[in-house]
Amino acid sequence: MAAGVVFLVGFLQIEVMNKNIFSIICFCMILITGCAQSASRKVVNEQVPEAKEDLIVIGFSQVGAESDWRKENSESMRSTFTRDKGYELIFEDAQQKQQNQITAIRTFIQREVDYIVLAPVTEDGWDTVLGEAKDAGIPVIIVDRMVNVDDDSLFTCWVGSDFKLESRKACAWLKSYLERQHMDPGDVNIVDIQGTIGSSAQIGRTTGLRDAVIENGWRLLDAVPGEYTQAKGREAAARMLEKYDNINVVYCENDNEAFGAIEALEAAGKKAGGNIRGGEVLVMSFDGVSRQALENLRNGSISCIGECNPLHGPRVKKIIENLEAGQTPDKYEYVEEDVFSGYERITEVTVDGTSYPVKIMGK
Ligand code: GYE
Repeated sequence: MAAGVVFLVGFLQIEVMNKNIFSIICFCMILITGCAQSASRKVVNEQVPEAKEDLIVIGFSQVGAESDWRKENSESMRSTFTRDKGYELIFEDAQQKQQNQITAIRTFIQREVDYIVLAPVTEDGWDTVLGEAKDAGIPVIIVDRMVNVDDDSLFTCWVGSDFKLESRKACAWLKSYLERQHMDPGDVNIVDIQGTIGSSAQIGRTTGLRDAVIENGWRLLDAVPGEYTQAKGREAAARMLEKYDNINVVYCENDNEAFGAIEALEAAGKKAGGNIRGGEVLVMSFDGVSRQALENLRNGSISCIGECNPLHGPRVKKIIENLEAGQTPDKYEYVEEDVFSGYERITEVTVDGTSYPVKIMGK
């Protein structure tokens, strides 16, 4: 603006010297009009602040980015809650630390978001902060893993997987497979590479395996945390291979741990595969969301994957739409999940009298 005025003043000085009255009048008109416009713009800006879009503001506290499943879950939330669909998503990555999630929730409360969505890293330790959200009148939707609270009015609803059922389906597949290999149950020696200790997925998948071991007479040699990451999965499997020389099943509580376990087997001169009688080590896992996992099923290095569906964005959106319409969503919403395998001869598994299809991943 200042440069423009300097130019105009300079121009007027020249015109005055040339006694060109017409030009002077024209430029005065331009000057007055220009100032008036800028003033009107200024007045408009002062009178009508930029209209704040009427967005639904969601504060989402995500566990972290520890696995392929988590990345898919985050992408599902990000692609669902966009501005053009009427949402503002405040995404906070807790890097697998509960304190970061508690801090994020308190920030959401201060910012007076419309909804808080929490994917809790572990089940315990949420009563106080969820009480603060309740006092602030902000609905809390839990996704993926569960919270263990004394008062379940501290959250509006939960959507996620039945992790113990995932495990029971995968173990039913293992039972069926071992019978086809004519394996004596007493010769089945399993190690469990666990997920983040205290998380619902770990609790459900560990418990499901332990029940299956007892029901089928298998041997559970050990259970060690793999924290759902490939690096920790590799370290844990390597430790188990040094400690035990008779492992023939490695049960990994997610795919990324299985990728690490396969690396550890190869480093120990062993082969991940279904030919247990021929000395191979059967690797099984959970999730089934990455191209790598499906490739491992096809080449047999992972024999079975319990599906775990990460696409919670649309489900949470439906819940919020219901709440916005004054409706009450179901307190607990479980997602449907199957079993994946590359072994064609087992096409279904039965758990508690219910049959579930096995999706065969072709070669
Ligand atoms: O299996 C794993 C992720 O809570 C179901 O967490 C989720 C688990 C999933 O890191 O890959």
